[in-house]
Amino acid sequence: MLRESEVGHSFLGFLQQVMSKEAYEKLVAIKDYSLLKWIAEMVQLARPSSIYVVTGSTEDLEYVARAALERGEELPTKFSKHTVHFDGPRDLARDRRNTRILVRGGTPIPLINTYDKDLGTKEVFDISKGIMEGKEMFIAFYCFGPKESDFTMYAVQLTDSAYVIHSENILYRACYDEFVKKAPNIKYARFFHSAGERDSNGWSKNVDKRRIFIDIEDSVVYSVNTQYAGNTVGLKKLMLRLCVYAGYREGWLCEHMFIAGVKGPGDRVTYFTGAFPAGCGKTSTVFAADTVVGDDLAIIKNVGGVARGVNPEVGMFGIIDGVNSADDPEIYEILTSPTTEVIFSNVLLMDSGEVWWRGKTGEPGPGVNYAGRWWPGKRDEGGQELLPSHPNARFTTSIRYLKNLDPRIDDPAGVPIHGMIFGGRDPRTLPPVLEAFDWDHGIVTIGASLESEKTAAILEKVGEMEFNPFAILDFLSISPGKFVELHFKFGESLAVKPKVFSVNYFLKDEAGKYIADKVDKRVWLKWMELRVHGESDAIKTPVGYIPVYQDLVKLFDVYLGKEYSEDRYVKEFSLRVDQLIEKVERIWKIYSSIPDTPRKLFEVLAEQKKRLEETRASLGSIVQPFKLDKH
Ligand code: SPV
Ligand code: MN
Repeated sequence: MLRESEVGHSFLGFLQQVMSKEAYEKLVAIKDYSLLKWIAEMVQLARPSSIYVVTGSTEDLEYVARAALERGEELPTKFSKHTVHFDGPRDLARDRRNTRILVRGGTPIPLINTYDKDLGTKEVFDISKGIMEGKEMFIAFYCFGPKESDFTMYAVQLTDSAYVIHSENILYRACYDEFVKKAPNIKYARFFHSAGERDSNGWSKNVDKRRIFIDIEDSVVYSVNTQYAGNTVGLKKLMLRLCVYAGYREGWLCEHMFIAGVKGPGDRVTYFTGAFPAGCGKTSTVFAADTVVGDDLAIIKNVGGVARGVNPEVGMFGIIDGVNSADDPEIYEILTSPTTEVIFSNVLLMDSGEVWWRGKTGEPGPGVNYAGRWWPGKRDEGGQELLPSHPNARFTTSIRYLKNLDPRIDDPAGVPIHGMIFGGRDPRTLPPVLEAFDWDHGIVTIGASLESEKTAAILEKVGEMEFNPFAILDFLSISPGKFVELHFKFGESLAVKPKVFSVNYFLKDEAGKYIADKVDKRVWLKWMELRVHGESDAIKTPVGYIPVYQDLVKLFDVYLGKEYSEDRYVKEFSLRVDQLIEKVERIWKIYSSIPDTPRKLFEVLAEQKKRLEETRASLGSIVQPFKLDKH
């Protein structure tokens, strides 16, 4: 920690000159001179015309929300606390190509987009010179986790976007007071963001100069010429990469997982985490559970031999496409209630002041959307009909509106994690639910082997499986091999290891039809809950445990009031041995090209393959569950 006397006063003098008295006093109440020095440097670089320090007071929250509207970053709707933000047609999603992990010498990390730290820093600094001219810079302080918790990380966000701060005020706990109290004994991540020049629509103009550079060593992230929250909201996916790296060094897990509670007999609550690639049922699984702790991220540590987890966030940045009153009543109610605070992004804002997305009742009428003016039947330059609301349109709202919010959301000790669920879109191979034999087996054959079918966009690729270990590949800042090794070590350190499960809602029959119903996931959750407590039998297959038919009949009846036929059971739970062997081979090949993959991964895969081959030799390529022994 630098002392004021060691670094001199020049940066304080500079800050005093460029800030209002009020803002300056708020800032220097944080007695962390290396932080103040960094802020001065970034101010000097970006040259904002004014600076606003966000303490999290009601006055500040209102100022930010108002600024977002006044500056055209958000547009009003017919409800005063519902606003709409547009990212622009070229800035609607995370930018994989320009999101890079800065490492010294640019040393490659398998499957990760790395870049030389010095070159990257210079590049983004060059782009950022004067980037905030004529704009206001916000300086805001947040916790990534509950207050006064050993799980919690801290962050400082600098940005010229009121929308980014408005989002963070909804998604994270304001933590200015903690900084004042703890400084200089506080470690924190630093995020610098600028939307850059914006055009008359409010979209970032220079997206060709979009950069998202993540310096994991110094915990600094630079994000410029973009607005899409996945690229800009520091504490979301940018922090996730820093958190993964910190966890790797310190022996804990930072995951792209929800945390939810499932009730069992006697109203006990059993907590599960869930990792799913985008569009594979992550959110719907959270809502099929009984209580919600978090919907996207989890920090998991070993506390006295037990894995405990917190949700570092307090809001949701969820996909809105398809959200409807029948399937998602809870979210739908929040999104249509006149009193909730919601930022809609990239939906249709109709001239009537109402928002519309696919799934909302009523028809879309003329208005503004992610590509400018929209009217029914509008086509793009290529003659394609333009969707009224974008498939990656989203809502940002507080998790505290949820009726089934878990009462332990703010518990500094987190919740005990009894099970980890992994799910992908897999039409051909995996049964609807499967339990690993043990931690290592689950980590290797389920978590590290997670794949999901490629969809729509690349036509000829439909049906091909995309590798996405732990559903976190886009957000890894270390090699997938090291991430697997971390899970082995973490498991070894635990006295009680969570059970590992796989779910797959997308299995198809020979006719290419989905077999399961949307609501069935509630039954799989209830089965997993019983398994955690050893209260349900299972059938042992070469790839793990599956449910016994009679147990499912009972669970379908109790929880869904539905019959569960033997025919469906056979369809869903027959082992597709050839496909399972192919999966092992695909995964083996991928890890063979990742030099730091632990040997244990190959051993566990080899055992799985051997069991499958023996089964195929004795029982054939498709094995009905009734042919296998009860465990
Ligand atoms: C995801 O894609 O996993 C999201 C949205 O949660 S984003 O913030 O863009 O990553
Ligand atoms: Mn996510």
